[in-house]
Amino acid sequence: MMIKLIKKSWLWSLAAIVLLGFISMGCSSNGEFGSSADAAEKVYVAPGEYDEFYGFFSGGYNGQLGVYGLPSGRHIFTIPVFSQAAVSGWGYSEETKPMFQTTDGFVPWGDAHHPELSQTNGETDGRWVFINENNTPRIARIGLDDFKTQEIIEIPNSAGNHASSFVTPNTEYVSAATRFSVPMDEEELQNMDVSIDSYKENFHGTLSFIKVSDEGAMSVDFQIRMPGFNYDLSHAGKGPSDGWSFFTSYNSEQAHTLLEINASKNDKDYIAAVNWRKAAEYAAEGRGKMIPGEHYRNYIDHEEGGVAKSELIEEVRVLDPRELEGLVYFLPTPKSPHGVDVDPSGRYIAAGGKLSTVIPVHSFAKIQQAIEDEDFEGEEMGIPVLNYNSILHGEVQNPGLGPLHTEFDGKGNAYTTAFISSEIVKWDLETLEVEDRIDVYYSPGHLMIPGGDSQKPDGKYLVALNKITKDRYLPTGPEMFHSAQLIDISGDKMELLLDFPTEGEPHYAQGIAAEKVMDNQKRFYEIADNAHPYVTQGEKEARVERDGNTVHVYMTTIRSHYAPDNIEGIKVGDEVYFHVTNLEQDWDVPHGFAVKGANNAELLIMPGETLTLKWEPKKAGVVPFYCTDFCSALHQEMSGYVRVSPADSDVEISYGTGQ
Ligand code: K7E
Ligand code: CUA
Repeated sequence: MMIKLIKKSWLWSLAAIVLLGFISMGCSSNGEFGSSADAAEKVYVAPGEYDEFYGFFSGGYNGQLGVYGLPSGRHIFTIPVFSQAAVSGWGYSEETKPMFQTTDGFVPWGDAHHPELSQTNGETDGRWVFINENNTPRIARIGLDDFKTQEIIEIPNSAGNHASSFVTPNTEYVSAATRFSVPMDEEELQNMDVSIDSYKENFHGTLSFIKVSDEGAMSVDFQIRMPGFNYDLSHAGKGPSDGWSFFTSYNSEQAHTLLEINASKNDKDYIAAVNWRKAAEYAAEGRGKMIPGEHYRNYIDHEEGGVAKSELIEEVRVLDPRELEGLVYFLPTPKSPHGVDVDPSGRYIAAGGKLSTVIPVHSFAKIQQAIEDEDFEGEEMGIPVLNYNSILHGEVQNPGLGPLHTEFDGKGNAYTTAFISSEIVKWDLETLEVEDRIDVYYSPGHLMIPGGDSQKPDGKYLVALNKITKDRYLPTGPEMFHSAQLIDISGDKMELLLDFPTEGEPHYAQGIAAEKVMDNQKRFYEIADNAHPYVTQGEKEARVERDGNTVHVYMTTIRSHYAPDNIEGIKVGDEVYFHVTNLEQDWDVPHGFAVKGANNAELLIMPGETLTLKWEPKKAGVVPFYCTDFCSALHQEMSGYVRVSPADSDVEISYGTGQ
């Protein structure tokens, strides 16, 4: 890295000299190096003004989804998804705990990689954003009307749900695939307890297609059983290739130990081209086989006051390409490919062969021709392997070292990240000539152009999502936020505009024009529509009810008091549920609720919403509770007391406000 740093700073001094030259010659600095003032002007969003785009950045190992404004790079929100978030009680409140239910029990953390906006006719539509979880295979759907996670579905027969969550052009399906092949849970495998040595015999991959209803409800429609490779990334076809999806694979060697060496032997691995429309027909006809595949689907039930429900689904339909013709074809692709990206016209499929010296670009028309001609060079588990030379549109030469991911500007150009050489390389989709390259700091993984994987990119900005931050910001000890860089791609030459930090590891991101989302925003929930089983519709209904050792507190909040705010008769050993309804009907007036001694997070209750905090008092005494969100000039007064008596006391339940 030291060498890299020296090289970069040397380059920058060179740039500075050239720039000085321009200035001393009285030239304008519109050229290659630009000027800080130009760049600053392009990203400046004046106080009180809005950004042009929303950016949704995966939080990686923080399990959440970050929302950023572009071009300013301002971090404007974090949507809690796969990890408990104490800031709002997500995963701590009784209403949201079921969202974390899995077949491994309650899992309070996740590794989120790829956000993907819903699409209509191949264009982002601003309804939802999906995001996958890698470790405990799941996909979440987030509503873009209230920026809250609405649903999380687990993917069975899967380990490492990485090639996910990419949508088809009308959001018919969201894709998923197992990154690590696993023994599948069929009865003959005795619950998957087999020797790791039996990898080649017993381990399989699965590609999963998650159906999305018009309302957004997700269900695993079918899985396709695949050879025991590692499946890495995916993208759906579009235009002429609509009806197909493409999945990269590596480890076609089927190694199960020291993959670094053993899975890097073959010159080529494969992209699996899946005819999902045909597969969906097979599934609808009841073809394939139902096998055990327990998985949970968790969703916020808006009919029942926003309380999350969990349902267990026990079986899953699996299609076998050995039995069903025309499901899958393998496209040989150099070498251990990572990303697979389909251009906006749907004609070209580019792979990021991380160990390859070229970017291979397949032609969908040629793939179709080769299938028709049965131009196969072999097969893997009954899946025909097409001839590399027959399907190739061409190879991009000299694309930088370690190409990973590609996005498109809708003007005939592709942009690929080169991880090892730390650059973005721009190339022409027809000629495959490299047109431009720009250094980024450092080691980009994904990149994002708003709409850049759809049929209608907004080819104005590109964001490089860099893995290594090093010297870009004030140091914060050994751990630093990752670094994104905004690049202007509106001209022939790319121009670096801005660095901004991103929280967690933002593998992938999506961007969308602000007006597609902002006009649709919920500002509060209608209190009259609140169908929560423990709602308190007005202060007069506020009350405390004891049922054995369980105590239900029906509590309301409005600026700036709780009702009730004095409660007596709680005893050590009780299970107390504070069901707090926020009666406000105004934008951005949540109230908080925190009680001393709770082994839990706070609640942050949106206007019109009811949330429940469970509290098991362990000591006798009087404890305060208070509002955590500075909601009015009298916010500090927004508080109350609970008296906790010993377990054997005979203090009766009593409560009130202002008595
Ligand atoms: Cu390349 Cu998970 Cu899409 Cu990270 S992945 S970079
Ligand atoms: Cu309510 Cu502060």
